Parts: sequence; C-alpha cells; structure tokens
Amino acid sequence: MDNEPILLDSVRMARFVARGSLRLDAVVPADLNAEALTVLAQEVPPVPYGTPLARAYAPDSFPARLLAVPQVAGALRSLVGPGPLVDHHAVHVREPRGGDAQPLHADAIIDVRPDAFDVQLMYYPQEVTLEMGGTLSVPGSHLRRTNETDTGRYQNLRGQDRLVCPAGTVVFVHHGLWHGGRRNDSDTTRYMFKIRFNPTVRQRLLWDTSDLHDPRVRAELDVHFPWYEQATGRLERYNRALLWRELTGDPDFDLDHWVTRVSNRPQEATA
Ligand SMILES: O=C(O)CCC(=O)C(=O)O
Repeated sequence: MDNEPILLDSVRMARFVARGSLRLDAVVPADLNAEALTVLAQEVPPVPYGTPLARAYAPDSFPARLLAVPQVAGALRSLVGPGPLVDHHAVHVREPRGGDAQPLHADAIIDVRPDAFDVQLMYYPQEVTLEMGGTLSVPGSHLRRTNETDTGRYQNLRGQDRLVCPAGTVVFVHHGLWHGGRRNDSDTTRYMFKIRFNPTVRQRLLWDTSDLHDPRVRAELDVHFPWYEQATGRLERYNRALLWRELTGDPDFDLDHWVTRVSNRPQEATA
C-alpha cells in the first residue's frame, strides 16, 4: 500500500486553481536525489512530443521512478488524470555564477483553453538556496493569458515567489504561470528537471473530493495576491470561478456573482 498514489484533496486543488502552482517539499527520497545529480548532468534522452506516459520512460529509468513517488504520482493524477501524454521534458541547468536571469515568461504561446490545462512538473534534486537562483514565479498569474516573454519587461512584481526549497522538492505548475530561472550567484550548479504533461481525459473531479464542500475550498479560490490592483484581481477571481466550474461540473459555482453576472444573457422576449 505504501506506493499508492496520494491524491490531492479539494483544498489543495483549489489552491492550485488560485495560485497556478502546487509545491511538494522534500517528497523525493535522498537516494533518488543523489542519483538525479548524475542522471541530469548527462541529460535525459528526449521523447517525441505527445508520447503516452506509459511508453515514455522505461520502468526502471530515473524519470519513471521519480514519477512513481506516491505524492508525485497522486498530484499528477489529480491534476491531469490517468494516462497523460508527455509533451516534452528538459533539464534546466543554471551554471555557477553564470548567465543572466531569464525574462519572466509563460512557456509557449497564448493558450486560452478554458476547460483544460497542461501541467509542468519541476523537480529540484538538491537544496535550492536564494543565492542559487531558484525559479521565480508569480502566484495567480496563470489565468492572465500572455504570449511567451510578453511579460519579460516586468523585473519584479509584488508577491512574487523565488523558490527556496529542500532537496527532493517537486512543484507542479499550470501551463500559463509566469515564471523564469534566476541568475545563479552561488558556486554550485543548480539543476531542475521539467516535464510537461497533456491530459487525455476530461479534467473533472480527478482528486480526492471527500472535502469538496469544506469552507476552506472557497477561501482558497477567493485569495488575493499582492500584484493585483483591487479591480484587476476581479478578472482572476472570475477566471478561477470558471475553471472551478469546469473542474467540478458545478454550473452554479461563483465568487461574488462575477460569472453569474457576465453570463446573464436572457433570451425571453417581452410579451
Ligand atoms: O531554471 C529555472 O529555474 C526555470 C527555467 C524554466 O522554467 C524555463 O526555461 O522555462
């Protein structure tokens, strides 16, 4: 039973919908992290775009064993369901005292799918200190659709997150999240392994829904992030409510009447 996937609960799903990311600290065991430093230094052979996960990695390979970690397997299943495709993967290396910070970006082009999303797994095999230039991300930016580095001129945003984490941390991000690797000002090479997954099933109620009506779910969905102006944050809450409707199948879910108001288009003519 120990290796069973550990699904997310509704509170954590709602947190993902609001923030656009989910962080699992130190879930990967130390022996796998040690192996990763060797494996990632040699690159991981590419897989063709859209390879079914079941065929992408040999069962005894490093990526397969990483994805079998119960918290990782459970989060992936909760977010994209069974049988996802591996869109692509990449090893991201930040050289010691080398290079520049990446511009803030969302990976790929504007992706306006309202009822589906890809997730990207980001795995950090070693402890990441502030100096090592952990991935910068902007909580709650994923539903503000942008094209690649359109956001590159923003240097710092209030409430941004610079990842500092223990070894073996995995972060799942929504495909739209604004992020960028920071400059590595330390003497240590920093590795990150990223895999993008495409769902193959409808992303609806795929997690442990036993707490679906817990009041903390709504509180998570209604959270405010510091980079929003009071009024612009309304758009994010509107988009979150739309996504939560899709994920749960509840056509009436709303936050402060935003979706209800905007979708009100009466068809009945006056007598
Ligand atoms: O190196 C990092 O921390 C992030 C890199 C990344 O996500 C990217 O290049 O898109």
